[in-house]
Amino acid sequence: MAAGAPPRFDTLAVHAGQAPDPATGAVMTPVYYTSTFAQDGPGEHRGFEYGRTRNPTRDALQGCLAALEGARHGLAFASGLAAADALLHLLSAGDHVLASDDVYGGTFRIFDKVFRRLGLEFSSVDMTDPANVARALRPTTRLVWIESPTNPLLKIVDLAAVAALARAAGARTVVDNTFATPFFQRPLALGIDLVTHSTTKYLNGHSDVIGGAVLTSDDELHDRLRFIQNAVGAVPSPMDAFLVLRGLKTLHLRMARHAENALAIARFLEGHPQVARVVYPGLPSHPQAALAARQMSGPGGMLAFSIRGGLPAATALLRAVRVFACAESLGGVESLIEHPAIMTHASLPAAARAALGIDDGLLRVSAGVEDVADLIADLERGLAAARGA
Ligand code: P1T
Repeated sequence: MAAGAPPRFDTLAVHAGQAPDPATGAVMTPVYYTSTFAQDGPGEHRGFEYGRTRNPTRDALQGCLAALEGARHGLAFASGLAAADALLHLLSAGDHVLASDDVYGGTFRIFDKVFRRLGLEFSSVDMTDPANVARALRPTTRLVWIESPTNPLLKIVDLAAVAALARAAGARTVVDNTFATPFFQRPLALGIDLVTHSTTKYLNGHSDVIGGAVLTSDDELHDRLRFIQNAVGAVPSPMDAFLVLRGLKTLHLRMARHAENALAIARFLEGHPQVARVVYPGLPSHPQAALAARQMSGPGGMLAFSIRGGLPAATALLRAVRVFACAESLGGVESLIEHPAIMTHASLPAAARAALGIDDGLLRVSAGVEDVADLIADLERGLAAARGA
């Protein structure tokens, strides 16, 4: 890219990490489908030896992701949970992780069922009040794991405040930025050490890849993570790296529309007599609406609502919708709706779900980029079906 003013977000989304192919001029980064690279002599290579260690298509994706998060370094993984696995491998038995109480069910599961067994300690608090974080930090806390907005209840955490508390206690911070994306939120600029993503979601944006990433500007953390990426080996395929890279080119266009549609849907639901509550950081009724407005450049494309009538009503709605798909995941161009208690957050114990407010009437919506009038009409159809349930 040309020298001068640093390129802005939308330009980075299209170009960062990529230059026309030096051999052919191909504008799109080639998909380097090769497991190994010929060396001129033993150890005499051009930076590429073996596909697990490094691949040019993955390099381009990592460069683009790092630029969008304002990070010096990026690493891509085979899934969001593979990225989480790499982060947790930074720690040793006896180390404590303090986590947001409301996290993706699979994130809770890798803490609780995989790394706890290996001697890491985990506890969680409601991070919407930084005082809870201050009280829960231990001398052994090495990592503070934050989701904001959280999945599925869209709680907002004051990232700068929690980063300062953790730093004073000698702990590193990681933000799972999957829901907000760097289009709406840049945790590293707020003092956070590491950002992680399920690139499966908005970054790829087309529901055809499972992927993950970790971004940081800390050279030492990056070196250790790069070692883990190669040593453990959960890397994305060249094709998956290409698909996420292609998806990123329209991230800015998609995110604006996701948020516009989510706001219209949230407003529609908030006025509906069958809806007990709506949670969307862009509604004035959200408890951290002011913090969201300060910390994020937009409230994102995810919302949750509780339908009156509990599980029978929720099930009837999910069966009746036609434009929305009843499916796990989020962040694709198509609208999805799901039941967290049965689907994405089933790995949380029932008591923990109840304490958080993940009740049997709670539905989570990923607003797609379709015509919002069709989306609202579809929800009206679902709510009508739920009336008799
Ligand atoms: O599915 P995977 O790419 O491994 O990413 C895991 C993950 C990590 N972090 C957040 C915030 C996530 O939402 C996810 C995956 N979430 C879903 C599949 C879901 O429907 O919520």
